[in-house]
Amino acid sequence: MNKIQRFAAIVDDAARQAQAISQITQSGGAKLSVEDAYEIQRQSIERRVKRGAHRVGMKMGFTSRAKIIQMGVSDMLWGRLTVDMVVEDGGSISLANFVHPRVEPEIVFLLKKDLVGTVTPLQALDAVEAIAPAMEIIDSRYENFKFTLVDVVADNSSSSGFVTGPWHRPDIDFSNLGLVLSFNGQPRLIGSTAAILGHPIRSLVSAARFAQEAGEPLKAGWMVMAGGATAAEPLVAGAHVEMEMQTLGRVAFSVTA
Ligand code: 0L1
Ligand code: MG
Repeated sequence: MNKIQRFAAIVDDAARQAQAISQITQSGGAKLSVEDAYEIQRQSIERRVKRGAHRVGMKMGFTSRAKIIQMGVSDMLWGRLTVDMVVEDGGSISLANFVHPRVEPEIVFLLKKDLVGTVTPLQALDAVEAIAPAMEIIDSRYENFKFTLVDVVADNSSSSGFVTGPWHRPDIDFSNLGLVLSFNGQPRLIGSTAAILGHPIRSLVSAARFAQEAGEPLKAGWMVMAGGATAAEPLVAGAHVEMEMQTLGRVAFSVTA
């Protein structure tokens, strides 16, 4: 097993067992490049796919200033969404299956056409079947939720779960939709989709470019999460988490111990 394979196994095992690990850049991976980190991510997800969880899309990250400030990492990044990460709208998750999960409000695209390469916002929009309010559950496998860009990319960009709300045709202006994320009816995060690169469609444009770099075109039927519109909020047992987005409606899940 070479170094890349070894780190892929480490991050995969950590995610599967909900076990915190040391940053790989501090455990023999100091010289890893960002390209190496994406290869570790690819191989770790390949292990998951071999266990039966197929790909359902891509998540984008660090597409808003609030996230960049919260985590101190300024490069946009991406991760792979697999079917075992889907949380049903109105469903529940158990903290026992995570290390230290957080939630962030997002908007998600459902694709009707394959998309890859350098595309304009209009070409990206033309590939969209529907949009929905969504929440991502992020759960860095690293102790104290601390990482470098290389660490977080290797760890599937902290992605752990996601929940999508009601789907709408994309002929709505979704450039600046207000949103409120609350725990048990108490607002915790307030923001707007405009925080995502000025317009969330730009996140899909970037996703198409990343997909080309990875040699993995975005596929019709896949979902693309646009990235957190606000900082992320730690999840606690007993929370009923709901996000209401202007025009697009509500999405929710509950958290048990
Ligand atoms: O949507 C996002 O911006 C998530 C970035 C993932 C990295 C993290 O904050 O752990
Ligand atoms: Mg996110």
